[in-house]
Amino acid sequence: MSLIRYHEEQAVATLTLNRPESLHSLTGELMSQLMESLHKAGQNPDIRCIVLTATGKAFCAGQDLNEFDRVDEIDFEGTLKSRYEPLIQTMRSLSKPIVCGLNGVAAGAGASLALACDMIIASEDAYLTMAFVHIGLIPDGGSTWFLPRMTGYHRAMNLMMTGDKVTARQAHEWGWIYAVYPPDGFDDALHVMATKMSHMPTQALARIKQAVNASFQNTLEEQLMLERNLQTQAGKTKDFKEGVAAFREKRRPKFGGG
Ligand code: T3D
Repeated sequence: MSLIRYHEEQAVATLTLNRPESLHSLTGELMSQLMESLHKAGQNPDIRCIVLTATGKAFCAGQDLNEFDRVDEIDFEGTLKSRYEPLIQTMRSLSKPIVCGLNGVAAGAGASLALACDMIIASEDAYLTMAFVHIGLIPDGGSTWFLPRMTGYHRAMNLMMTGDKVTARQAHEWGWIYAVYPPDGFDDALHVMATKMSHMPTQALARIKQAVNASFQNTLEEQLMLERNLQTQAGKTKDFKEGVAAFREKRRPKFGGG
C-alpha cells in the first residue's frame, strides 16, 4: 500500500500522508516513501512548489509507537541518523518551497515535520503538541533547533517541558502558521496558496530559503557576503528580467521559474 500519495498538478506536487488508522504515525516504510517522494518532486524541473499534508483528521502523530514494542532494544541512534535527520535536512535544503497543509493534529515528530516546512497553512481545528515528553523522550526531528528560534527560549522550553497543545489559532498569533482557515475552506485555501507559490520566481525562492537557513549560523559579515553571491546569481535569471520588464510595462509579471 502506498503510505504517501503523490500527485502532480501543473507545477505543484502534493505529498499526502496516508496511514489514517494510526494518525499517519511514522514507520520506517512511511518515512522512506516520504523521502522518495520529496526527491521525485525535487528532481522534476516542472515542479515549483511541494505541499505536504495528510488525509483525514490528523496531520501526523509522530513516531509509530507500535514500532517500540521492545523498548529495551530501540536503536535511537540508528533511527534518528538514518531516518529523521536525512528527512529534515532534505526538507530544509530542497530548492523548492514546501508548504505544510496542517489539516489536523501534529504530535511529536509530526510537529517537527510541520515546523521543518517553509510555510504552514492550517485548518482551524488543527493543533500541535511537543508530545515527546509525555512518553519520557526529548523533542527531536530538529524541533529543539526550530522552536527556540521561532518563538524564544521560554515559550519553546515551556511547550517542550509540558507537551501542552498549541491550537492553530494560537500558533498563527505567534507567527508559526501563516494563515488559518475554517475546516470547510481549508483544502481550497491550501490549493490557492500552493498555486500562488508555484507561480513565483522559483530560483529566487530557492535562494531566499538558502539565505534564511544559513542566517541561523552565520555572522552578519558572512550573511552579507552570502546575500551578495546569491543576489548576483538571482540577477542573472530570466525571472529577474521578466520582473523588471513587467514593472516598467505596468503589467503583472509572468514568471517561468528560469
Ligand atoms: O528513534 C526514534 O524513533 C525516536 C523518535 C521519536 C519521535 C516521536 O515522535 S516520539 C512521540 C510519538 N508520538 C506520540 O507520543 C503521540 C501519541 N499520540 C497521541 O498522543 C494522540 O494519539 C494524539 C494527541 C496525537 C491524538 O489523540 P486523539 O485522541 O485524537 O487520537 P487517539 O485516539 O489517541 O489515536 C487514534 C488512533 O491512532 C489510536 O489507535 P486505535 O486505538 O484507534 O487503534 C492510537 O493508538 C493511534 N495512534 C496515535 N498516535 C500513534 C498511534 N499509533 C501509533 N503511534 C502513534 N504515535
